[in-house]
Amino acid sequence: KPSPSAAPERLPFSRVTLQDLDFFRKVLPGRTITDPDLLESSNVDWLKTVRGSSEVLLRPQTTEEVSQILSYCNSRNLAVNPQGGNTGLVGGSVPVYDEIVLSTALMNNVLTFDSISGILTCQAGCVLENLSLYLEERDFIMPLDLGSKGSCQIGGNVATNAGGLRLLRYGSLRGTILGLEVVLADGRVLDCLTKLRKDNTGYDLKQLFIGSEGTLGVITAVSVLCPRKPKSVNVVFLGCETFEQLLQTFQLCRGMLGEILSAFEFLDSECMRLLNTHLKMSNPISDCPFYVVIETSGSDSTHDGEKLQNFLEEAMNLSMVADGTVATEDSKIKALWSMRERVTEALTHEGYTYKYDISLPVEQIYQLVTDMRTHLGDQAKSVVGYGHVGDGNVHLNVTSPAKDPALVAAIEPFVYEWTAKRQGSVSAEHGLGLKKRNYIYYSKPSQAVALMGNIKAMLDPKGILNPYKTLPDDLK
Ligand code: FAD
Ligand code: 2HG
Ligand code: ZN
Repeated sequence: KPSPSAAPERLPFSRVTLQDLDFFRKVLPGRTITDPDLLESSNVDWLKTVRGSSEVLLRPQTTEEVSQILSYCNSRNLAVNPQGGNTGLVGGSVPVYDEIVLSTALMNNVLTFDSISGILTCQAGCVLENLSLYLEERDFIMPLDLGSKGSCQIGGNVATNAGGLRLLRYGSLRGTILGLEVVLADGRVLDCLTKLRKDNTGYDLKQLFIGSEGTLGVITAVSVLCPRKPKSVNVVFLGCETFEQLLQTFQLCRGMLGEILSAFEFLDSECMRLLNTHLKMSNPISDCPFYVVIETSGSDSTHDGEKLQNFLEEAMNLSMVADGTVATEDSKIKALWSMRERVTEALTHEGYTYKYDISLPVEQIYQLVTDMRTHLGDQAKSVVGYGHVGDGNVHLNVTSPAKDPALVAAIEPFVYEWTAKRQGSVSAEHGLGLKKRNYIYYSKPSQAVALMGNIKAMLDPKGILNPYKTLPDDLK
């Protein structure tokens, strides 16, 4: 029996012909790539676990070009894989077979920025970090921040509804994305690129495309509500003896830091071991079972510093934290953040990594990690937990020296049943892509999944956009 994350059979899409290439070269001169060496990195995902065999990479620069490509592909029944920075972790960003890769990498212009409202409009291929730098020069910031910021693109962020490190403070992209421009499967351009905070004229169609993982349309431009750049930022790195104490610290922190709290993230001692071993990053404090990164962002450094000091004293007095260090200057802030941001990178040096991105009531997030450790015994090389405490989102990662079907059978469906029993989500922020598509029923009722299938059929009747992804095989 094939694994539910294995690719289904190739669907009967057309194959790219020389005439098709002629058309693409006319629309995208010099930007229709067929050299296998140049295609290599677009065919393989970031984790190097999914490999497609596309023979064409298209690099449009404008919405009009995307529209011409999709209109043509739709009429020719050619499958298309929209691709941003290719940092996705669920195999959604690379072709499964010979789907044409449509990259937004050259669609990287800022369109407008309004420094009164903080509303930015830009093309979908702008790299998140470049947008952050652009905004910081203007005293604003992006409402999201991810460890993959150097490569991921805002279009990919919207297509996955990425969460990241600032969601606790600025909320989900479902609130901060104000407008989208999307090219539909048949080439029609849907211009919902509004720049308004409030707009209740009919259904909010942009929400359909946020988190749709390239299956409903190609996002070509976005409008984002950006917060002001905080005048004062502090980061503390703390150690806790138990997860219970970590939760108490979270509660205390919410009460005492209130409006200046901008992140509350954690990693366990196994993550720290991987950072030490594989990335030679040393622990900034003494060894503890759990570590917390707390960030404050405010407008008054004296006021913020006092609040933070009071919080730390109280946490120490109540014995919630065992050790800690504070950073106010940029370089130390970055160094402390990297202890959290680089865990994913450290894991890649372990061999093969099985990733689970689970949402749960916050009190239960670490129980999943301990239960998995007990369940697996010595079958796994390591079982680690880290993630976004403030969002109730744990990243459970299990590693083995190489891909191991017996280990997968021990983890799945255990992890999904465990999550469903507690009404959790089997994909908190990474999406379903290729790898998780068939697990959707653990978190969504079949009526909801069927309705998703109807929406897909209405917007993309031939199913050319990112086939084999997001929706389960039994819908196709
Ligand atoms: P890609 O990987 O290229 O594509 C992702 C999906 O979106 C694919 O299905 C693709 O078809 C679709 N897509 C891309 N662009 C478009 C478009 N313009 N129109 C339509 N569909 C499109 N994710 C989080 O949520 N939170 C994190 O904290 C986080 N941290 C990460 C840290 C690291 C080190 C890494 C490697 C990944 C991390 N991710 C995280 C996952 C990933 O970075 C995000 O999902 C990111 O939003 C993907 O953006 P991308 O441009 O790389 O998209
Ligand atoms: C993070 O929060 C990312 O660091 C990646 O979402 C999580 O690699 C993972 O499992
Ligand atoms: Zn995450």
